[in-house]
Amino acid sequence: MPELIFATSNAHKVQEVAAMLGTQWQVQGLRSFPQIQLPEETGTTFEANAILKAEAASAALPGHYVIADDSGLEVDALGGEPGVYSARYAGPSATDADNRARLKTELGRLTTPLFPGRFRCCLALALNGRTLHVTHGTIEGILRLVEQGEGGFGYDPLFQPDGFQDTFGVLPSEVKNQLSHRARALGQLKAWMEQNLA
Ligand code: ITT
Repeated sequence: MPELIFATSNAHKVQEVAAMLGTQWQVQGLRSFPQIQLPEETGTTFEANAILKAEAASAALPGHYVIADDSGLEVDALGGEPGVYSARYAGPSATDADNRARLKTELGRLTTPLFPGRFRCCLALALNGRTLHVTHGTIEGILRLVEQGEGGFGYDPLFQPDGFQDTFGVLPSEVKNQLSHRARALGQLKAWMEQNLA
């Protein structure tokens, strides 16, 4: 099975991508490569940050195919926030719970009754420090004011995808992994890899 290194410090992302790729690729997080330090996310777009992470890690791991994901939540009534700053919404060392708490506070100040938004994911594939391909995925939904469920990670307990009555905190991981922003970006990347990598 070919090996794919996922340059992320987020174990939930590794778990999701490994489940989505099944037995086609052996997905490894950075746990086996403690020498790899991910760069600071200085980009202002998901694509810029995904490329930064993939190129830096793949330059340090010659000969390995490396992917990186930059993702986040956009809320229309908040002007697209938290966006690329989703992981740091409540501060530089914020936990997922801190970020959800800030989001609930910001939403609570709004006068609009509904909070449409979306998750976005950009995936970059790199080899020897150079980007080979980039894909994007989006899932539309609404934000809730009250957390529901404990599944998933990040903003999942507040995000209800369109067409469902429950948040990603309640929906089974199999459902999230079929329709999420990450699933959509990965589906395209997988198709590209099947066509272009031996
Ligand atoms: P790496 O940079 O090391 O990959 P990270 O968690 O910091 O890990 P990002 O910089 O891409 O990743 O930030 C993404 C944030 O957006 C993440 O911390 C969550 O708060 C949120 N997010 C992204 N995808 C999500 C998902 O599927 N479900 C819930 N929240 C998500």
